[in-house]
Amino acid sequence: MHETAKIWMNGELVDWADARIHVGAHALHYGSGVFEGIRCYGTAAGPAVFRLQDHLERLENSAKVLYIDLPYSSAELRAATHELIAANGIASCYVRPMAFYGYGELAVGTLGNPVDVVIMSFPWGAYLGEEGQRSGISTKISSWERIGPNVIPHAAKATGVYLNSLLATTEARRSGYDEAIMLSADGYVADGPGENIFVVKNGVLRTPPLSMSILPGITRDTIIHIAGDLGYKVEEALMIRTDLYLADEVFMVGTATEVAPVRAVDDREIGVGPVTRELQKA
Ligand code: PPE
Repeated sequence: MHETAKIWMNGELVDWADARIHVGAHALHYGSGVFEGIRCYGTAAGPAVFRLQDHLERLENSAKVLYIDLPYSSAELRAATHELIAANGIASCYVRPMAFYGYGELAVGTLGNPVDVVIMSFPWGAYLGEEGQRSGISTKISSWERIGPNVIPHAAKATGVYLNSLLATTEARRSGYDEAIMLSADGYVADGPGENIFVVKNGVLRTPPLSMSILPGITRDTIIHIAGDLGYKVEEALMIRTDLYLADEVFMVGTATEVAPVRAVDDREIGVGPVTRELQKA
């Protein structure tokens, strides 16, 4: 992890090394946190945070699902994000806000626990590697199914959800693949452990509907809009694994990933196609 100077913690900028929590913190024991991943880009007009308001709205929604009362308004968190990025002086960075149940009572029930809020900003390169970004990644359908809407609702970007992702990514990497693709309990294509997914077939883009209990990705939404502007038809559609094997193109999207071509699924070569390249560039 690339350390920067400051972390915003419960209303104050503290030194990176001093942003500590107690080992008794609720979130450490029970995964009771919600978070965001946001990118800031250096532009001629200065640092520009991509769709910050949308990310903060999603954080509020995540908190609502987990009964977390956010002690800061989204306007306050927006100002805090700007203050932090300026203090760290690195325009091209990843921003990670997180709200979690802190140190109080050690029991699954959350009553009596304070809510801590932190924001980090630090440089983060290509999530699936520079080479993956260029030449495409190899993927494997995970043997782990994606958590369903009545297990942990993925409308909440909750830390605990990522144990499901961790199992899938780790299994895929240990088997020699770059990333996993996750299916729902019914066998429909859901998403990647940290990415949404798109399939291109005969010039039409398809992506699983939000009712697949996938994260409502902000990059996914951006791609739907950009692809539409470029003249492509985009559909939300239920897909099964052979839709991936027989696709013209497959790509994964997310804040950390941006747009990553999927060159193979379960050892079926798909290659990297022109629509993915065009969207990556746009
Ligand atoms: N699905 C999942 C499961 C997911 O984690 C992400 C983001 C997305 C879709 C894409 O959402 P959006 O960023 O709004 O376009 N994953 C974050 C990285 C997770 C990690 O820490 O690893 C991210 O891209 O920031």
